[in-house]
Amino acid sequence: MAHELPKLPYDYGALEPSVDTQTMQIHHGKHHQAYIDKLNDALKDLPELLDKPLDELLKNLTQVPEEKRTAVRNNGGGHCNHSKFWNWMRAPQENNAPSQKLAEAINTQLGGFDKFKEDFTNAGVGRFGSGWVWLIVKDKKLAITSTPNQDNPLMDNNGSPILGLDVWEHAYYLKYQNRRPEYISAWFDVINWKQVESDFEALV
Ligand code: MN3
Repeated sequence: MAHELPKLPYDYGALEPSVDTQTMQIHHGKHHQAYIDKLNDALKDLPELLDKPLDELLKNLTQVPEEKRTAVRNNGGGHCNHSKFWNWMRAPQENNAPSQKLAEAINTQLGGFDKFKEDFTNAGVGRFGSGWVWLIVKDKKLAITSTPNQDNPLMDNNGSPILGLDVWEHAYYLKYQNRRPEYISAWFDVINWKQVESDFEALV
């Protein structure tokens, strides 16, 4: 079955002022849709791959015929990353931070929440060009990583992402122009930590 654009779990304006309405409309309705259309096109003659769960497809890209592999990596990655990204956000919260087991793991494994935020931000600012920053669980431990383009850690068997941030310019340029650090700072207010906590607890 062809892949379809998932509905957002909130309105386009719900993430204001951290993420503006027009950016969300274009990002979800145009950019994410385009990844899906191109993924479906790349897999149109490969029904057995089209029916695979997306995470499984991306973990096993060598199963994709070589001439389609780059298109599936880029557009399957784009579909996967954005589908997760929408669920990792919610309306802005004051003092937005994780609790319970995840907060404890960040304290003991990543040097505390402030250090985590600093390192995650630096990874986003330091990602040259387009890509993503990730909080992953690998071997039951937390780590921060970054990937270029629409790659994600699943593709290289490099852990499971429990939080990711899109640092492509299309994610922030209308409101923040060249000010990527300001976008990342504002994005911390809209992280849906309840979702991240449940993803974390399923993996450890
Ligand atoms: Mn994007």
